[in-house]
Amino acid sequence: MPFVHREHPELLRLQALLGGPRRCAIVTHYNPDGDAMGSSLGLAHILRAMGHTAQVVLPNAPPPFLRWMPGADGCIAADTAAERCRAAIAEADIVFCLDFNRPDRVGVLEEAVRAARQRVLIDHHQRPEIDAVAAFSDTASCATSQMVVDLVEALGQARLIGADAATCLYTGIMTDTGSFRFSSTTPHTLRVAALLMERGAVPDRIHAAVLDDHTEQRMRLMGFMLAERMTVLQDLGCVVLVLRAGDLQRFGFSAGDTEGFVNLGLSMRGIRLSAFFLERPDRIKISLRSKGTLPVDRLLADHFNGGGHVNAAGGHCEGPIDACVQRFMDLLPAHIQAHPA
Ligand SMILES: [Mn+2]
Repeated sequence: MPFVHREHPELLRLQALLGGPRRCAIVTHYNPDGDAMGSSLGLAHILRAMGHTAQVVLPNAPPPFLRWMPGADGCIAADTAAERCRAAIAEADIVFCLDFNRPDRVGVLEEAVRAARQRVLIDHHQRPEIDAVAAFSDTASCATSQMVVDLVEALGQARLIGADAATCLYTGIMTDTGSFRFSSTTPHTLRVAALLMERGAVPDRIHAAVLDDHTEQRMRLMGFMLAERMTVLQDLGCVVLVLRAGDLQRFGFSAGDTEGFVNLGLSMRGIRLSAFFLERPDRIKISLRSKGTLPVDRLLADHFNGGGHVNAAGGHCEGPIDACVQRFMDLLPAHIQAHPA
């Protein structure tokens, strides 16, 4: 089911906000993923078709496998053009906050977003903390991109979804659902995907552009990690993957090379939880993925400065990495026993 209906009070407020031509800025989270880019670019195309102006503003540049997306070259990013980004947010009548739940998720743009004239939130993460004139939060939606489609339909503007918007929104749904396989995928998700296909999204091209774009370094780093840096805790149904700074150096790591590595653990028989530890210069990054009713967001929120969704969450801690991994391993048995399969 769509998360929003035509008489939803927040929708009526958004409708009023968009009553005349508006200057819109669309901001999404740091390290934008497929859904951040897809929902932001998709909404930008649709707002322009409605007669508004729309500028997508990113805290930092997207990874190479998302740069082909229609409209991506028109984004501005704070890692290279911070002042332009702040100006675009300050000048906007409406700042759309897409695919993030807390102001600190936009990095150096936090103050600008807090000072914006008015914010509209569209997001599917737990516990939103964005102060907005119209807030659309639905943790049951598989992707913010799907929420954008629902909103545009509820606004009666679905005819304005063209091929570029459809391509971006399909990409967002496809990436956030792991190619339509996570439990967040519903019949409605597939109906929305079908609609986007009818509007010009070409699945085989999108899947290839996103998924078949790995560098040789990434392939070799992946092989090394699976062979040498994977601990299997068969009794607990857990896999722990650890890449240290020296490993990254050896394989000529560049940002984004380990994207999706955490999911590899879950593809093994009998595994319900996969943990990935990545040693970066400033911190140890932790990613967790799980299956079924085993939650991972609270574990990271309580112990590792993080959070996210029930089956997918991220966090971080101070080094050294071995102490960090050990602390996690110590917490694991009780957590698994508290949530039997
Ligand atoms: Mn998302």
